[in-house]
Amino acid sequence: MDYTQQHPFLKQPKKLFIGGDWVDALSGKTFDVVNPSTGQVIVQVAEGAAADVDRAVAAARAAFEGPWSQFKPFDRQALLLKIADLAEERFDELAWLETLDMGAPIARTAMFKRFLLQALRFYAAQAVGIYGETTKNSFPGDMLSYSLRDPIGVVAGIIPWNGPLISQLWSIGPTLATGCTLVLKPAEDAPLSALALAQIMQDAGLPDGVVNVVPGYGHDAGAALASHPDVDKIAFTGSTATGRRIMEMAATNMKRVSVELGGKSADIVFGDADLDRAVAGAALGCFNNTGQICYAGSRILVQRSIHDDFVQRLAEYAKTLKVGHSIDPTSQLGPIVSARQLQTVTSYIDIAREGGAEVIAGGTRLGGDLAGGFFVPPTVLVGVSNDMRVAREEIFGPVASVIPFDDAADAVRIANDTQYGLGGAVWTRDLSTAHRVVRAVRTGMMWVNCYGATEPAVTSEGFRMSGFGAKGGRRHIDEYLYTKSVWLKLD
Ligand code: TXE
Repeated sequence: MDYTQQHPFLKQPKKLFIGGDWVDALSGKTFDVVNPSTGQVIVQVAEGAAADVDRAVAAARAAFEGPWSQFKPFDRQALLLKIADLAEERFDELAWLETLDMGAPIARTAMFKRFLLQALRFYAAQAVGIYGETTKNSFPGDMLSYSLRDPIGVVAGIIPWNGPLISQLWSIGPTLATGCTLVLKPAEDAPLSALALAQIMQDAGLPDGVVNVVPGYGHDAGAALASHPDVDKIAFTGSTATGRRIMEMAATNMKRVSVELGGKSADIVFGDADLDRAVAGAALGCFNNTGQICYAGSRILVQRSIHDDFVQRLAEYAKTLKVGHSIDPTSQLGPIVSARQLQTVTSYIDIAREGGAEVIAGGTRLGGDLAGGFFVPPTVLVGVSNDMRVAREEIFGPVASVIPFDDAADAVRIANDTQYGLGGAVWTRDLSTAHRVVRAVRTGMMWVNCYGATEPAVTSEGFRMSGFGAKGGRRHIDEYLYTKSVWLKLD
């Protein structure tokens, strides 16, 4: 079934969005976007590079200093609300495109509607809630002091492919709320929903240059943005290795940086947990989005007393999850995003086997009518110790490493024995155990008797090699503002 070519959006040439115009790359080059369910090219997209980044940054700077600076807080709020209304009307197109290029099942992308609209409306509320402070100071004489909170300027948003529809909002929302401007670089594997949202924003009245979208490769367009002398801040989501490079490049002009990076989160299941809920919750906490979530609970720590029963049930549950073409409404898990990521994931499964782990569910690429795509079924590894590579490195695929523990102290020790600190959960009926473990695990998000709940109004922040910078909630806005103190001599 060639459903891809039927969509009107895909029949238009896919260009860069710079200064309110849809333009070709200066080089004239394009790159292929591939449907990971079939391995076939969906469409070509203009390939932005350093020269295009220069144009986009210039457009963002001109907008920041020009008409956009005249937008009052309630004007920015009205714009965000208008974008939300249009995105609500046209949401099906956004979900469809994300499903095509990223490979998330349509049943999953359809669920993003609530989050997307909440995010736009949450940031709309923040636009009219930016306050400075006044304090009584102790300076001799009669002096008034207060602070102003001003937008930082031109922001570079560099986002990954594992959920661009949502991750672009983490920079678009605060940019528009605060009065900054943005150059967004979607990942080369999944740029379509960003281009479609740019069109929606333009139709909603986005002034030219306030948000620019430059798809392109990381080493080229991405690096040009990260090192650009006229960019004031970078909001990056992606791998820890690239995050480190971004920080080095950002240092050239002391850009502000927020980085959300990889993870190896521990999902801790105690012997007294409601096992039906814990099995399903831990499975989806790891396998959702085919394991391509930064806070996935990819280390499942299970108390020794229930270990054998739990892993048997986990393997059975994993086998019930329907893996299929992303456009099939009954699919629960889609493909891995690209041939390159497929190779990474399967090689980690081989490494686990060679290290002595046992594969009790999944483990090999799927064939049959899925042979053309990049499909790996949910895979459960047992006999894993926390020092094995599969327990230490982010796999970013549907692979759960089950590790036994003795008691709460042991669980906390294993959970914290990682370079990362992004997500994590605890399953227990004992409230004290839950609170103690939540407090002791050094990570940015913890769930109790559930996994993966998030909302734009709630702040979280990575830890250690998972990065830093508040995301969501009111503190997110601070990342896009700087504080100026003002002193007035009154006498
Ligand atoms: O990530 P990259 P990749 C992890 C996950 C995955 C691994 C590799 O473990 O297996 O990273 O994925 C842009 N300068 N995560 O290679 O390279 C790139 O174009 C500036 C976790 O796709 O980090 C894309 O837009 N930008 C993660 C973005 O960075 C550069 C999500 C992410 O790509 C660049 C994705 C450079 N030199 C992967 N090189 C999460 N935390 O959710 C690349 N980019």
